[in-house]
Amino acid sequence: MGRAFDRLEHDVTELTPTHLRADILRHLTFTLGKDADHASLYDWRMALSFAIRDRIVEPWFASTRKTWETGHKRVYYLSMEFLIGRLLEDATINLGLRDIAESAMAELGQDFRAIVEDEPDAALGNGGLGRLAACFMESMATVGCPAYGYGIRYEHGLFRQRFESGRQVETPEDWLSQRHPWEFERPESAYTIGFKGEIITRDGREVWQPGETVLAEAYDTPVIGWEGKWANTLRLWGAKPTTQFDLERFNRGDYAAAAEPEALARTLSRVLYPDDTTYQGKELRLKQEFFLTSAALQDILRRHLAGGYAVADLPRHVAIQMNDTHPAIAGPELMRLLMDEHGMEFDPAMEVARACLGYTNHTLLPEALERWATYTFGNVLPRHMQIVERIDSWHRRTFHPPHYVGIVKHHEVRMGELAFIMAHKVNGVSALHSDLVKQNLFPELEKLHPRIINETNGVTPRRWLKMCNRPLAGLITDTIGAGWEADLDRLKELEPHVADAGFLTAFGAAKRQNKQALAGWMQAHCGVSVSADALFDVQVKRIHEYKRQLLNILETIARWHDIRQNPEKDWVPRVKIFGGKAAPGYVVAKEIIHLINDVAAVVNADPLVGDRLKVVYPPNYNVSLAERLIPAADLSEQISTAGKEASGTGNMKFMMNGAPTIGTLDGANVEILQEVGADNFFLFGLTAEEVVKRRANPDHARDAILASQSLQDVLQMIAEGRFSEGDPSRYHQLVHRVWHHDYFLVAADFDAYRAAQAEVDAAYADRMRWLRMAALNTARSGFFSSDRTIRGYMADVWSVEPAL
Ligand code: GL9
Repeated sequence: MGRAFDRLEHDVTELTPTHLRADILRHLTFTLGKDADHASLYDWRMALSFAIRDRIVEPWFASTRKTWETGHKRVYYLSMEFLIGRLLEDATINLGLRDIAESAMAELGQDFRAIVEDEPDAALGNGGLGRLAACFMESMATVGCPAYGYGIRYEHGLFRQRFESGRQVETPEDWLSQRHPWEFERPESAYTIGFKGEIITRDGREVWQPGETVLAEAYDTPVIGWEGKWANTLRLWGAKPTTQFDLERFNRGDYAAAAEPEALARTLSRVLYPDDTTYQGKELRLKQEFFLTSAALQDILRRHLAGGYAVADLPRHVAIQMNDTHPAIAGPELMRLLMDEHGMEFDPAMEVARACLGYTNHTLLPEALERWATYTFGNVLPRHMQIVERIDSWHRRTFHPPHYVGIVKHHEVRMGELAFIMAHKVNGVSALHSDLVKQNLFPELEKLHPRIINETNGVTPRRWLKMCNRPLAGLITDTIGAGWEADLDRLKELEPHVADAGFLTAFGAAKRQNKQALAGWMQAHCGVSVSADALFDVQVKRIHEYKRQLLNILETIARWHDIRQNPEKDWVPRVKIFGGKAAPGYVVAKEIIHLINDVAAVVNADPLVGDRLKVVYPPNYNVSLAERLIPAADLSEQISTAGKEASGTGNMKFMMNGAPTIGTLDGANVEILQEVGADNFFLFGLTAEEVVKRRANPDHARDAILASQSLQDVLQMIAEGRFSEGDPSRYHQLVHRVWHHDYFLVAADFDAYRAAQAEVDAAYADRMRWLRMAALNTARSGFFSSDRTIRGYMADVWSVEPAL
């Protein structure tokens, strides 16, 4: 038997460069309408992407069909962000076609690398939370977990960053200005999304009559897992007007009004909010959140009913994960659909909804916890406001929480409490973070209904090792054989080789190759020349006070000062590399960016210092730049104030790529330290508990500064204008804040950080010792595969078996 797509017509194992070349030329001719002589890099990229995409479609159909036919439970991952980056090389790797694609392009006279790098990043996310969602999509496809990711197809992803005289300048990102070859538009899959309006009573039931409506239209991108065995769908919603362009008004000359419905719709999926771990209570953001959530839930219910199942059976077939509180309106929206559209009563509807829903908390920062003014919430979503109040009073009546615990408080709807109450499981993203969620965020709710568990984050080793670090991936395969890519615990098999000088030398050679490549790139793109023998010390992540890039740049100044005082000493040469964007409205973070660039200008031009210290800050840090920087890093900076970084995932990528961490006991650093051992980790700083205690002393910063001559000197130099010539007051506020409002304890941890950096220098000076540490970091990183994380969610939250 077998339909065309059960039997893989395009068996990837048999594909040769010649076959693929024919496919590429066919697409170039018939899809793009170009002949090879006149094809641009863009045309070649499109032709290759379509040829590769063809190979994904069949396993994609086969996976969907299998799930459908067996009635297998599906996971629905609701997220406002998917930070996917480029897709072409990733797809070729998972299909086992990377080298074939490279040869095919070479036969056509094209450079595969140049083609890969021509692809714009899909930057539909801000940072860790969005990148995690992308790693999860890839891992769900790899382990055969039937799943849909649901998100928004933003026309403009995260802004592009430039520096003008050292200051961050934002420009719009426009990835869709070119054709996006990976998606399939589904005009037939569209849902009406309502806003505002009023509640009327019809046949004794409350019915919502929205005042505004838009259409959510689906765009599907297949996500292929390792070895092409399974594929899932990332379904992104684009907004369209529900009412046609008003020709009558247009003909009357009322041009603006004629285009009104279109303008309203297009703003909804126009732009990603650039705030990382902060939120502003803007109406448009609430509308975006509801737009995604309502479209997703309508789609889920439609698919469920089309399978012939009863509404009450939903939890057997459907697991819905809320990625932070951004889609937490899923609770009330699912209740509305079950009650108002499917006639269920409140109590059974609550049982169904809670059995389906899970909630992941990604941060404890109070400024990140969404709360909507009841005025805004009730205005945009009047029916949901009623339902939220009903849930809240049901909760009070049933469980008698303390009076200060509840969803609606002080004229605000608290989305964290709402998500907690509507979910059967709540999870944090590292062991430490999950404990703090229990103790500090939801202690009362957790006591009433225990449901908090931990699922430590992970990253996909296909993208973050196999793809981005070919020299090291090759060495690993040569050493322990193939197959580690989907069984990362196998990296442990590297451990015995760490005693072998030949292996360590090869490990060092792989790292050096990456550093050389990065040095060339930085020379070309940043105009800074660095030696590949120097220690590459990298801090890349969003710029935020709690992540303490300030601590790093202050230590850099201290180091510069020391080198100048003592130029004949045997310094270990260092390159300090920074990368990251600040939210456009985050003034303090932008000041830190400016300072880093000002320090870089002074240090890099100092002939006394030369190669012993360089500071490089390439602009526009994104997924693709991470793929370039992380494999070349010697040292991973994870120096957040303890208790503030929920997990971190960059820390895991550095570890995998053989860069030891200098870090605090925060987030997943705790588990990295546990896996790799104290000898292979540069630990420093106050613990989360000590941080809280220290802050109770109002003079903590002053005391620390007075106790540290080095820190005094550094602050003095900044205040004198040594890094802001002609503008000595530029950093007066910043220095004042360190003295008097040092909430993130930069001063208190400064000396400990410097001491840890001195240990780093000593360790790096002993080449074989350093290589052993680096190799052990890779060998012991298996736990941080997102495959492990996904298996945890499948077992503990979703109750889903793999379908493979
Ligand atoms: C974050 C945390 O700050 C990180 O520590 C964590 O690793 C990721 C993923 O769980 O989630 N929470 C959060 O709001 N962001 C995170 O990175 N920020 C964004 O990316 C928006």
